[in-house]
Amino acid sequence: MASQNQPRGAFIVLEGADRAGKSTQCQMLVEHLTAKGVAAELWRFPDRTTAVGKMINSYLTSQSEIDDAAVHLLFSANRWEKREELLRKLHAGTTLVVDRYAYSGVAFTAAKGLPGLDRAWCMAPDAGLPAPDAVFFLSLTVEAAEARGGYGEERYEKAEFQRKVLDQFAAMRSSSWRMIDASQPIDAMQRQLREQAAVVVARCQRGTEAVGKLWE
Ligand code: FDM
Ligand code: MG
Repeated sequence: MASQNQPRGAFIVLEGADRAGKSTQCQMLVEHLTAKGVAAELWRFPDRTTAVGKMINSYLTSQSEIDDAAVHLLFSANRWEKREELLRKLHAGTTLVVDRYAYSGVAFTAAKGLPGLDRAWCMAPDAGLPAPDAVFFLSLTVEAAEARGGYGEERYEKAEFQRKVLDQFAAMRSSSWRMIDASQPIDAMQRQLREQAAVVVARCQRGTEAVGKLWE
C-alpha cells in the first residue's frame, strides 16, 4: 500500500526523579490538551489496577517480598499487558501522556546493583514495546527533592537509593530526551512542556510517522 497518511495520537512519556512533579505536570498537560480539543489521556506505570499491577503495588508498599529479578519482569509484563490498548488508543487518535515507562523500569532495578541484573539485562524484557514519540525528563537533585518535604513511605523512596536511580537515568539518557529543569516553578515547567508537546502532537497528527519500538 502506498504511504497513506495515518493521523494518530502522540505517545508522550514523562520520566525523572521522584518528587520532580511528574504526576502534577502530566495531569496539567492532559487538561491543557483536552481544553485545546486534542483527545488526550493520562496513563501511568506501574498501572496498579491490573492483576500484575496489584502484585507490584503490594511489593512497593512492602506488603509482600518478591525476588528482584521476578519483580522486574512483573513491571515489564505490566507494560506488555497494556501494549494493545496503548496502540489502539494512539491509532484512534488519542494522545497518551504517560507518567513513567520502561526507563524507570531499567533505572530502578539497575540501581540495586545486583549481580546479573545489569542495565543490559534490565532492558531486555522491554525490547519491542511501543517507543514513545517524546521523553521529557524532569530533572531534580536529591537535595532539592528532600527540601520539598522528602520522599514517601514506599519501597525505593530513600535518598541513598534515589541517588543511584539518578545515576542510572544519567547513564541511559539518550540525545532525544528533552531535559526539563524541575527546580523551576510549576507553571514555568508546564509552559515548557506544553510548547514542546504541541510540536510532537502536530507531528503525529500529520500521520507520517509510525509508532517505533524500544530499544531500536
Ligand atoms: N518503578 C516504576 C520500577 O521500579 N519499575 C518500573 O518499571 C516502573 C514503571 O515503582 F519507585 C518504580 C518507580 C517508583 C515506583 O512509583 C512507582 P509511582 O510513585 O507510582 O510512580
Ligand atoms: Mg512515588
